[in-house]
Amino acid sequence: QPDASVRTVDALVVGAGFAGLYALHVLRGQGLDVHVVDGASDVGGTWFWNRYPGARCDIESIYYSYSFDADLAREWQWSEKYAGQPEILAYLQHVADRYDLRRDISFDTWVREARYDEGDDRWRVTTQDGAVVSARWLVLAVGLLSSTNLPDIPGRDDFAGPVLHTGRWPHEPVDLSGRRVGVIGTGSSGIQAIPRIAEQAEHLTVFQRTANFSLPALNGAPDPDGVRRLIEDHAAVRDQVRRSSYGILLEPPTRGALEVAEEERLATYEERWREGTLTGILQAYNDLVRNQEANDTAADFVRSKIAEMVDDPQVAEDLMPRGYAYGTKRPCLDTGYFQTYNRDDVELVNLRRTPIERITERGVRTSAGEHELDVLVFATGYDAMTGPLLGIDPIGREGQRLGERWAEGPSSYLGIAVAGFPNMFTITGPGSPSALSNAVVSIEQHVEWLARLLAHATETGLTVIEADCVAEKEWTQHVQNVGDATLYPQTDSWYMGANIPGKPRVFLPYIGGVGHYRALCEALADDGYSGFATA
Ligand code: NA7
Repeated sequence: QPDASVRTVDALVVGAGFAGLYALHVLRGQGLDVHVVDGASDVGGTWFWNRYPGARCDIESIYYSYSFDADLAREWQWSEKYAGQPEILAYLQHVADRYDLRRDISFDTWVREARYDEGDDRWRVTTQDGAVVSARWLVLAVGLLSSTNLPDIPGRDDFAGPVLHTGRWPHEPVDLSGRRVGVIGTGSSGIQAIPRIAEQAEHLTVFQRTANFSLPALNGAPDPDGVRRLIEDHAAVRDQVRRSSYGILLEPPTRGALEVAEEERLATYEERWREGTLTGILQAYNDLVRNQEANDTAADFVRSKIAEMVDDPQVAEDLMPRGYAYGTKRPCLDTGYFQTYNRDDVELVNLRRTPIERITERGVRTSAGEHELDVLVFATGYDAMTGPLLGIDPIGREGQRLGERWAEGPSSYLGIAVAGFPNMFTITGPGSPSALSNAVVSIEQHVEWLARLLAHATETGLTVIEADCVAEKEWTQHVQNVGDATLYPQTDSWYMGANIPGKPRVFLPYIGGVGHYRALCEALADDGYSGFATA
């Protein structure tokens, strides 16, 4: 006798960001009964939570948006090349309304437990309010940068003023005028927020542990040619993007940095610097992420630019990234970041020279003394890729938790499925190319591929789909091998899990290229989903 208090659906999707919304749209469209839960009070995922000043995407908005409907692309006009968070959130709200998605979403609903029931091959998901959903398919569309990292610095809870994290910024505007603000962290979030906070605050102190490479975004109106091509030739442009290496339009480099004369190389870097894109310099030559000596030429160029932009030579020196290869920490795009340090009311604290000793009631104490603050901002990033999944910590076959299964590091087949966790699918999971790509392009690929798999299951009456252990092991090894051919694993970055104390050091994303990955996934599907055990 079915339990009336349990809601039964075909697919439960966790997350209502870019991934979850699209999963709902596509799976519902093919006749499945789909429900979505999200802990937020509205759609948006990353773009719901990241409301810090200066938050914006750094992939061109005309490409950092859905491609599945040419009409949607024609109707929505981005106001900027790189849209700010409010506009991206408005876009996702528009998508939710346009495709009537909200009726199948429960907001303010966190997942408390997800357990696979081997008796009926269904997932039993309990939400925070105690409600239970039984789903054949569990789709974890929880994002790759949604589990915030609030480092355990001694005294963190002693601070008397507001403590904010960029990834959980309050919804009501935060008035920083007349306030002494401290920012810990200089990744993408810090680099976007710092110039904007400096404009508002009475005084800003930036606590920098590792200096970062950043290029000017040169934001402005969207590229008119790009917009026109996207309207006139939508299918062809999108196809080019989908088959590309990073999910963006890019002429792949054909030469190595060390194959050309220094003069030519510098001229190329100079030209790319003025392009205002994330990949401009990094994709100028084909050996920059593989060869340290080649990489040094690009890193030296960016350092020389920092020296030009920053007045105080010591501050400039402190802002110059050293000790890791350019691009192996996520590079940044900024608007006036380095110039911000020329302001009299902005101070840079180099934590390599004067480490934080503790947070006090009044501010942050380093080995050089106390910095008094009214507001403390953590721009300290995320437990990337695995954090959001382990936050749910699904329970698979024989009661095994995902956390136990991944104790030595994540292992996944295609970044989508995990052996021992049948009928569970991770969108943008570890081992997928999402983190090293235009995430929206990767998300659409994962969702469409999963939709095809579930259509196949419906047609053939499958009730169990599970990654095969051997296929999973081989894929995980392949992800590592491809990563090992680059400079990435040598750097302490969130790609390596190195930003979270105790997290196993594993190269999380697949760097074989979005187009290559897509072709591979398509071939596996054509081949009857090899690597999956089904019943
Ligand atoms: P990131 O890129 O992980 O940056 C976090 C920053 O916070 C980085 O500068 C860290 O320094 C710093 N950090 C982290 N923990 C500490 C402690 N304990 N003390 C001092 N400084 C610390 O996160 P973001 O939010 O900026 O960006 C995440 C992604 O979002 C980004 O890559 C884009 O893909 C979009 P570290 O380098 O670890 O020394």
